[in-house]
Amino acid sequence: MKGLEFDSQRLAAIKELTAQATSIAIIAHRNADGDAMGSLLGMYHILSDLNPKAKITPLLPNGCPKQFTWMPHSELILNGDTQLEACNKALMESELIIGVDFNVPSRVDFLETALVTSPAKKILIDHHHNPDKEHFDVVISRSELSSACELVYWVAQAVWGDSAINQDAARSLYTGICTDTGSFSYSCEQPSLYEAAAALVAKDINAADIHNHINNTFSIERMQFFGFAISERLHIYEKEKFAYFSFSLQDQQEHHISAADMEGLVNYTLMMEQIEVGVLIREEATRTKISFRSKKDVDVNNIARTHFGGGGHTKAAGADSPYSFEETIRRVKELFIGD
Ligand SMILES: [Mn+2]
Repeated sequence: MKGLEFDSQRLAAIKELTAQATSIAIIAHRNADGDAMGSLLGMYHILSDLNPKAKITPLLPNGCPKQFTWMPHSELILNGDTQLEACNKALMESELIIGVDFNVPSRVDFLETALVTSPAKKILIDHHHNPDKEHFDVVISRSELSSACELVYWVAQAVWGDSAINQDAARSLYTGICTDTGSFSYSCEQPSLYEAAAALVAKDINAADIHNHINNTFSIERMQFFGFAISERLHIYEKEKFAYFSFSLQDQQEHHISAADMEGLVNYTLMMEQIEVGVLIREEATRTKISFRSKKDVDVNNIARTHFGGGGHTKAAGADSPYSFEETIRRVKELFIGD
């Protein structure tokens, strides 16, 4: 297996810092997706085996989303919304903090101050563009990779060897690889993705069960909401190869739908042969969220960044729009259909 090349000093630093620390906090971004969950728990399971004496605390700004509670030891994750003091304490008092699947400290929301001001040594392992190098002692950033989980796999393999990746870690990391590639259907050009997946599947992880947890767990209400969304809230511009969903707060209240229930809906735009760019615009109480997807040449990371102050990846990006819900829709339409 080829694997990836890393700077040997950084690998040595990770090995030393993780072996010496008696307390380690691991943190990923707010509104954790499968990749944030997988890289957080994957790292937790690896380090728990390697350094069993250390107190290892996985934490998330707003906790483990309910669709990921099946993941091994997800119940150990501290939730910043309900256990703020414990989260701040873990960040301020741990000897080592490991950040995964985010590029800048603001992605951990209200835990940013503790993350940035903590005297701990800090490691960042991520696959988003433009990582913040200033606040971390060791940064491993590979924006060409599918997922933070794939990167955690390769880093762990390079630092500790494949045997350090136990079955729970393998299940966790495989989860993020699947969710960040749409089960190997986008961000899937790098051979290293399949090498990592093969090595994880070799740990007897029951990959089909993981795919079922990710893809086949809709509630009936959620499925019916998708039906409503596609028939009533999907706007298609065939000539412009563009489609978008938009949901007001009222829509979401009437259908009892949360942000998590809408996960993946934006991908339905690209299922139409004619459509190359899809967007989902969702009004929240104090802001408007936008998700962008692209299946050909349009770089939605660039669009999200320059027009809405967001970012992400070339084919999947997002933003907290600085504009109102109506104004966001107007600007998105202006950008993609020119009126
Ligand atoms: Mn990710």
